[in-house]
Amino acid sequence: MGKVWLVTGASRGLGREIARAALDAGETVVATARSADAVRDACGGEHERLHALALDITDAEAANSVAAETTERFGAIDVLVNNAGYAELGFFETFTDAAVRRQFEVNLFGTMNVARAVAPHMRERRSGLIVTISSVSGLVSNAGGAVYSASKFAVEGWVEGFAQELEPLGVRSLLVEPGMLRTDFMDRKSASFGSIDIPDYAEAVAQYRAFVDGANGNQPGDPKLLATRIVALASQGKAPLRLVFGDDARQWAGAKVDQLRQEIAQSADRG
Ligand code: NJP
Repeated sequence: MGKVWLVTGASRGLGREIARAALDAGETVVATARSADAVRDACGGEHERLHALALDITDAEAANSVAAETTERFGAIDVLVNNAGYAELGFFETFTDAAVRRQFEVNLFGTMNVARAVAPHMRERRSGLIVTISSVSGLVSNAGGAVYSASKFAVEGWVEGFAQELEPLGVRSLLVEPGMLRTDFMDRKSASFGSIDIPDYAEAVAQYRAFVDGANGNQPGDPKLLATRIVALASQGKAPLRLVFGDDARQWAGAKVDQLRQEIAQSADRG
């Protein structure tokens, strides 16, 4: 039997492609999203190595149940893919407090729920890999992405430390920072937009929305290609901590590192 994968957000986009790529590689896949039927359809229907379960990652109890059911049935979870997430897009002050909290509830606390449910099983076996889909927006923030980036920066800080805690216990971590991928991510099906009108930002917000609408469906990154890269990396004995995926992501991340180096060097002169 191949490895056992647990994938969140597998009804669409990157999660669906990861589930499919793992199935194609001969793995057993427990694929989840808020509707089990949607996951099953997305992953190609009934398959002897596919197990579709409902999991809203904001529900910690449900995460515990899925982890327990998976280990009972298959004896282990070898690879967890924390993929489920979405974006609140727009300028910070156009968001209600509730919208900002919802962003963190899913992208940070929801992801933590699933990791908290799965990590004990991996620690017990001194084996496992936790893949977390962060974003280049977890390394770089721009106007219009402040709220989404805040949630992904938080994911980065959490995983960077947690990975060091798990590593001596035989559990590896992989942080994935994609650039723009052709998924539902920028579509109204997934993304939410700030709801408060602020005249000072009106023109900039309109330009930002036009950018998002233009980019939706035309993103350069292929989620199928990233999925095959992740499956290939998971099969290696020693995966790197980070995978920055796409020319756009590598350019933005590289520019950020250059800027940081410059600001650190200049800070020395400033005291
Ligand atoms: O987006 P999309 P992606 N509980 O919208 C699920 C990151 N990323 O594949 O709504 C459980 O096609 C949702 O399931 P459901 C991004 O931040 C993307 O691009 O229940 N599941 C669906 O399966 C995210 O972390 C880009 O049917 C929940 C999936 O998430 C990851 O990639 C760039 C849920 C979203 O599918 C996958 O997003 C980047 C919940 N509460 C990072 N809420 C990009 N696409 O450009 C949502 O750097 N889902």
